[in-house]
Amino acid sequence: MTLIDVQTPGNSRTIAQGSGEKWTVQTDLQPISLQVRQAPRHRAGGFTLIELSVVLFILTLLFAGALTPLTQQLAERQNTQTRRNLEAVQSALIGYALSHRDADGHPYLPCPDLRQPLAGGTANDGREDRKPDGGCLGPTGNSPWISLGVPETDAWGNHFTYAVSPAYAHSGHGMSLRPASQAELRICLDRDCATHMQAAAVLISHGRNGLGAINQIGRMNQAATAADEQENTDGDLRFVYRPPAALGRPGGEFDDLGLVLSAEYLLGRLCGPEMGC
Ligand SMILES: [Ca+2]
Ligand SMILES: [Ca+2]
Ligand SMILES: [Ca+2]
Repeated sequence: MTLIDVQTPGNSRTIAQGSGEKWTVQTDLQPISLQVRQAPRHRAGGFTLIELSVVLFILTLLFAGALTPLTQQLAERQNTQTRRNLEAVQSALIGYALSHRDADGHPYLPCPDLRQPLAGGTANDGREDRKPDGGCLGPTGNSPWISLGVPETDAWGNHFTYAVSPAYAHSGHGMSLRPASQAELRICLDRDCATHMQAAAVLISHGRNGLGAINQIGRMNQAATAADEQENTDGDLRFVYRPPAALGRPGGEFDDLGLVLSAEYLLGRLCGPEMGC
């Protein structure tokens, strides 16, 4: 605000005030002299913009430093919880096989819970889907969490994918070292699968990104984009199990967690020599 003072003998008073192009002028006075002066500026709010910028910058650094360890701790807790859940499902698979045997006394594993609707089964209801002849409606699907009585999801709220070799889940002919079925469940180091191992069953958590998983309301999440993660969601009997990798690495981002059950492990746990598996 700019003020204009007028000086008269023995008196001084302001006759005009304003700023920019807007002014108010009292015209009934006869000015002797005019003086233009600036009204004193007051410090607003106690801080200048520069001071506020410095404070915000320091707070940003402090928050970033505090949040990074918290984020890492949360990720570690979620990974640990998911691995515990995977182990609980594995124990339940063993328990299921101990209590389910074919006519010759050979144990067999549960079938997956379908991820997609198929005649003869119900998708995403937590119950295994088996054909009348004893075979599985599909060799891959969700972990049948209700049939097994285990945690439904991983720490990110997505269902585990479960795949089982048809030779190890048929209720008409249980497990054998020399299965009749030639279908192989393969665990590979990458999508090319130049190196692989055979497995009786595999459990997969689709990790923090959850891509390609069935979520808790029975819907499929956004599809996986990286080649190796796609291999774990395409519904066949080939899976990738490898260390995690960030975006831009060969094979793309990979955060899936897995647990593999080999035939030797299962037969060692479930079939004594007297059972003739
Ligand atoms: Ca089902
Ligand atoms: Ca994933
Ligand atoms: Ca696959």
